Amino acid sequence: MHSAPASDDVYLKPSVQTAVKLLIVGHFAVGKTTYVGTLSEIRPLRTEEVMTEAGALVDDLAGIQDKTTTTVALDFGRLTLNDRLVLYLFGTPGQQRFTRLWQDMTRGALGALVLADTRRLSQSFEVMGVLEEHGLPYAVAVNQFPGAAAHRLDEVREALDLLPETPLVRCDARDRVSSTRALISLVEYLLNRTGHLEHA
Ligand SMILES: Nc1nc2c(ncn2[C@@H]2O[C@H](COP(=O)(O)OP(=O)(O)OP(=O)(O)O)[C@@H](O)[C@H]2O)c(=O)[nH]1
Ligand SMILES: [Mg+2]
Repeated sequence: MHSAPASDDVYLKPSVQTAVKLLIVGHFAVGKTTYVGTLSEIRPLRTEEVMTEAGALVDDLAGIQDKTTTTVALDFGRLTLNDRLVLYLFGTPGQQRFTRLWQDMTRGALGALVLADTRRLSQSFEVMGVLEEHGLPYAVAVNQFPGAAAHRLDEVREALDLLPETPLVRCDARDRVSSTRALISLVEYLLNRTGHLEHA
């Protein structure tokens, strides 16, 4: 694992042989931009815009009153997982009106990490539906917010109607260790499914 702070090490190691595109997806305000920022070893590219009063009618900010901006195109970050494997992380916008837009981002992606919030689990269905439509394998990470009930993972699995093999983990999008662990569960899942990254 690469432990350098963000914005150091701009250049890829010469030993890197495999580059993988992964999506970080989830409904509005679930923590996607935070997550990409936590893990990226380069300064992440962000496309945040201030939310307007008009948006208050459509954007449900219950429980996240501090949030003032939203992603309007994408987040982009990079994580060198080991000497040979680099992950390019593409965070999607969460507002529903951008759903069509981010479907294009599935092109060339090997898989996705779905961030979920137990206070609004039902909002994850649309996102998972889009991934399934595009045949993109995914893992789910519950981004644990303070004040959100800590449901057992088997209950979350049932509520989200996940397949038994779909990885389901808990993370805090602000915390590097748990966020890395979540990404590794996705990468291991992709490895086991395809064997594509066998030698990475
Ligand atoms: N307590 C807590 N707050 C978090 C966590 N992750 C994100 N936040 C906060 O939740 C809010 C939403 O985070 P963002 O990273 O902007 O969410 P997003 O999914 O990118 O949002 P959109 O792009 O608008 O869909 C911000 O105020 C974050 O500081 C977390 O793990 N725990
Ligand atoms: Mg965002």
